[in-house]
Amino acid sequence: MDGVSVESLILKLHDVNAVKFGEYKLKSGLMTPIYIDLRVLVSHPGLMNQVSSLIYQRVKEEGLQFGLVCGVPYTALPLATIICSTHELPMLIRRKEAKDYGTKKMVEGSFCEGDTCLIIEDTVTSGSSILETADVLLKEGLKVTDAVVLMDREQGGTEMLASRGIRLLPVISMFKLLDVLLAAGRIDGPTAESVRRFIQDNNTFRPKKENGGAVPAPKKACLDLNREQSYAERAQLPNVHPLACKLLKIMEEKQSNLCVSADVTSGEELLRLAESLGPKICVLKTHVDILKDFTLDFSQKLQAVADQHNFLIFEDRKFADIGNTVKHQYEGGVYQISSWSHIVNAHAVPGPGVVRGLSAVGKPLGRGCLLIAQMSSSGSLATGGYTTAAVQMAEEHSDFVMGFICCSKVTQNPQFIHMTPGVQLETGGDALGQQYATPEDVICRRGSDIIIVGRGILEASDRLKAAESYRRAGWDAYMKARSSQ
Ligand code: S5P
Repeated sequence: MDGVSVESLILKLHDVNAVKFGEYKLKSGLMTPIYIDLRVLVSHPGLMNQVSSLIYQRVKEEGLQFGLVCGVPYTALPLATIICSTHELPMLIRRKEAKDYGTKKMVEGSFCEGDTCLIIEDTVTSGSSILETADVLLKEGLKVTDAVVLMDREQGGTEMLASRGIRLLPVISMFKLLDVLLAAGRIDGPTAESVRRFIQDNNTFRPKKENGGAVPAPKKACLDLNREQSYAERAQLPNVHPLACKLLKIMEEKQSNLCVSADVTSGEELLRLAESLGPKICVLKTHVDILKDFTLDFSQKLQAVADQHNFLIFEDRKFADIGNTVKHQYEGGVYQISSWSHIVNAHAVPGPGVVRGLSAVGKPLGRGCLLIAQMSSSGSLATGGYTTAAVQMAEEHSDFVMGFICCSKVTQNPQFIHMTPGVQLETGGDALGQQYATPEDVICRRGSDIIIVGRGILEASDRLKAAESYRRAGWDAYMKARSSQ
């Protein structure tokens, strides 16, 4: 089965009528010019093996970490079975209905709470079927971070699932499918064009252009979550945290949703960086514990630069202890973080005490806190139910929590600011698990507010020029999201 290409698979799927063109009614009642019916696969065992092999190849390429596999019933069940049997992976079966006798279990198979389960699906439109299965697994205490799908119709599933902490990895995208069928003469230009238009018109984000396929400008270029309000309008909301209000005004005024992550090791270099990039950024993020020469004098100088160039300082301390300990860590010690950093962040893992401890120190000083709802690193455990709990914790402490560190929008509440790390102009990652998305992905497709960029700027030969490129890319993405409303 080695060597099966996506292109040859697409042609075979067309051969067996798994891809049909005409007028078909979708589950939603919408009429579609293309219908994908992968239920026919069970009648073609050779094809089943090829599909399973390509799905597994995708899993390997991404280096996904998981202990269990679950296919979304019913079409993906045999695919998951073949993959699990071939590669000796333990599988789970999600029941559609609980049995009315015996154990009444919704998930069959052995697992332990906290195990990570990979979801396999045949086709995704909105992502709701994957979410249904994920919710059942989450209820059982399992973790779900990734789902691999054979065919993504590119109609918003990726974004919807991302907003719930699940990454969708497709083997075939709709635009690739059209390009291959067109190139092979299986469909004509007008048919391909009408399907493209349908996908774009029934899509809230911009489809990927693959194989140079001509994709006309979409009506809605971006994910339309919370873009009804501009940054400036959100600053006026009655319940917005005073520091979030200040930040939103800075963003609008400086036309910048760029936070630079100043991960350098000398205070002098950091100050030089702050002075030079200051006009381009809304926030400067520090890790003071990597400075070899931190002094309180340095922190005063940094505050002066922040005032001069009108940006906020965010010490990325990621507090994660009981309330009483974080109080001391925030206020005291060598760094006295609360005395100079406008914003800090905290993990939700200790429970609300961590926020209450930080708030006791920071709130009287007018400081704000970001809760870490998701992380950009591969295999992060901050997903699903954990993310939901972090959002709830923020809602309950909105007098001090002003937003989130996250990969995508985690709440529709416009008073919260979403800040996303793991950003570079090209997607990719580093050798230690960091994963990069582009500014357009983050702001437009994932609905975040601020891009956090470290090495994308720090490792450039001209840091100022790089910062301007990121500022522009972030702002353009925001403008595009606004104009698609
Ligand atoms: O999930 C996260 C959270 C944070 S705050 N992933 C991250 O990368 N960060 C921080 O963002 C990280 O500590 C680093 O300071 C910055 C990303 O740096 P880059 O060089 O990879 O852009």
